Amino acid sequence: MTRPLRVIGVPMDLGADRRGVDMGPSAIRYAGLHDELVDLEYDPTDVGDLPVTHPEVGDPDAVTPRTGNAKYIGEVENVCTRLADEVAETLADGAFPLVLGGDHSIAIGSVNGSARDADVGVVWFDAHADFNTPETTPSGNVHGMPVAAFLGEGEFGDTDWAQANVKPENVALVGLRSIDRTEREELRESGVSVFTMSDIDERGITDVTEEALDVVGEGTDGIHVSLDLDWLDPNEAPGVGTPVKGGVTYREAHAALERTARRDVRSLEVVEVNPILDRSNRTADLAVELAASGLGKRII
Ligand code: EXY
Ligand code: MN
Ligand code: MN
Ligand code: MN
Repeated sequence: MTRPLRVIGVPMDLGADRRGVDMGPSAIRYAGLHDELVDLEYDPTDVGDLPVTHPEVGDPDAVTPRTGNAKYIGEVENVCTRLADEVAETLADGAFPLVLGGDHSIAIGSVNGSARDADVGVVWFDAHADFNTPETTPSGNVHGMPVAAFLGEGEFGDTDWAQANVKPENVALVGLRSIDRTEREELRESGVSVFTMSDIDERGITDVTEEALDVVGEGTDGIHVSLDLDWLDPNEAPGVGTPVKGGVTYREAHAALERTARRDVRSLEVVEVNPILDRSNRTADLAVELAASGLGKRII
């Protein structure tokens, strides 16, 4: 029996400092996503890309270049609000939402959609904590803020589009190795579980992943998986905007996603693929492979 799945592209790059990540959804499709999904016995429907304004097109003020310390937050809000509706509708129709980014700011929409009618846990595979707020950000880039946003930290607590029905106790960040100073202080007080690369060095990827999955699965109706390709070592995944040395290996990444697939995964997003910075679409290929592992692909 095939399982219905919807592919939702979000060519967003306004949350990041570098252009090119808006081509991520196309690069991932080009890397053979559809055939891989069919092979996994999904029945995929590609709904195409949500519209995202380009900074070069039209009136620059229309995309609100900067509000306070969060660049393009107006357009991020528009896109995330639409994405949340799309993800919630997909789930309500009994299909699995697979979201293709785009920069990581889009997770504010995916998580809000996934958590609209359920108690959801979030596992976040990333080099970065993405826990800045407009008050703490060193860059103004919203892709460094989505976890803080859906937990309603700082100024995000005054909005209804960003905060989601997710408890910090049901959020786990895995593989971190780049955290800003103020971000670290906020994170320590947040109740979010953090597993760094040092934890992976000491305990191994399967042990760490299992504990993270316990945290996000405990008492929830399902898990949203957010996979930032910069989680991997830049030697494996060169096509990302904010690479950080010392990431997980190819096999560690697959092992983690394979473990994840054994749990109650409700929605999945793959983000931050930047084909302009890539070599022969290698990072997009990896995005497809890891999505497949996260959706249940096994060696035999
Ligand atoms: N912490 C830095 C900032 O907030 O600007 C870098 C964030 C990069 C976020 C990437 C996508 O995960
Ligand atoms: Mn990220
Ligand atoms: Mn990252
Ligand atoms: Mn909300």
